[in-house]
Amino acid sequence: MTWNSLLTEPAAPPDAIELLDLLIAATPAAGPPAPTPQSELVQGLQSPQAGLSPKYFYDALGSRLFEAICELPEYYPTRTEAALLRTHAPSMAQSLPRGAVWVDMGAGNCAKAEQLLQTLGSGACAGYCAVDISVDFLHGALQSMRHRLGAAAAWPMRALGLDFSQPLALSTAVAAHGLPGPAGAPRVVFYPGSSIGNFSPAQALALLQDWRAVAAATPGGGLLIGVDLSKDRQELVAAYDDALGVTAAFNLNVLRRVNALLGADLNPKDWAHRAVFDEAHSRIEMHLVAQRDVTLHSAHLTRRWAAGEYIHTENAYKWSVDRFAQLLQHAGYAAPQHWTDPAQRFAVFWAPAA
Ligand code: AVI
Repeated sequence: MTWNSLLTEPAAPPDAIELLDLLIAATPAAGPPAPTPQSELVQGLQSPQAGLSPKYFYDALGSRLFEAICELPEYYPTRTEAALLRTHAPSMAQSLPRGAVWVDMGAGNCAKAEQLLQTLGSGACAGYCAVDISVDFLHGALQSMRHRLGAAAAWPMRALGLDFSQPLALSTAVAAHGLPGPAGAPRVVFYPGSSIGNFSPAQALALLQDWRAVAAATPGGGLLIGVDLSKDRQELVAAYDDALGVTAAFNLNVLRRVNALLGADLNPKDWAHRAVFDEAHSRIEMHLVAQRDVTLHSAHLTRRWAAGEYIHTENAYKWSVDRFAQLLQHAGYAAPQHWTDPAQRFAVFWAPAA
């Protein structure tokens, strides 16, 4: 097994928070080495249709802009999912295992897990592992969660900094380092927020399979996941092109990230945000459209865009309940259960791992 970057803190007392920083990704020994951010960006920007992975949105400013997006009236997913998790918690509690180790994928500020675990009550959780690309941010989030929950969160916690978009990243990291909490406890992989939509169906399938391997390693586990559903085109486009221009700023901010990582010279003023719904793929696409002829200069690459050409920065796939249930079963899960809002905007699925 090889690791691109590994930094583990010394053994911690049982109620302390462990910090595990696998900054790029855990790479299985048999696979090719994970690409560096620079090589990944260069490859995307050099393609005939330039594109970037949406994971580059989330530097400190990008994460704050995303938090602001979640407050926007047009951006329905966050509040719809929160209401679903509140309203249906009693029904979820009947399906979810007690005494489980929770693996919170893309945990961010850990607020969603904190709220749900509080609603599910003591006994729901026996260990908590927050996974995100930035371990520094996670560590602070876990300290605050521990502080707020006090005695109600007596279980061990761990922050795992992992680029889980890389192949087999979670199962590889868990095989090497285990999870906090009792060894034989059921495992609940929690992926709220509909970020699964930011992966293509093939990528989503690979992620779901990797997480199933983790959840199926002990009896009783599974995946609890939030999924945004297909809906009216106008409502979808407004959610990704809001009147205040917060999503535009979020999209344009990725150019600063490109400049920082590649030593490039892109000027956000030369680009405009665009969100379109591609019906054939059932996905929102976000683009940055060149407003004039632009040339990117960097030691890593030179690339020219004519006015009107664009960089494809994000896909957000919108699923139907049936199609997502099929995807879960294709990934090896048992028949899932789901909860949805009256307008069928969003769904939360519980998929047992076996
Ligand atoms: C993180 N992810 C689920 C968001 C979405 O809706 O696809 C990212 C986002 N992009 C623009 N607005 C929000």
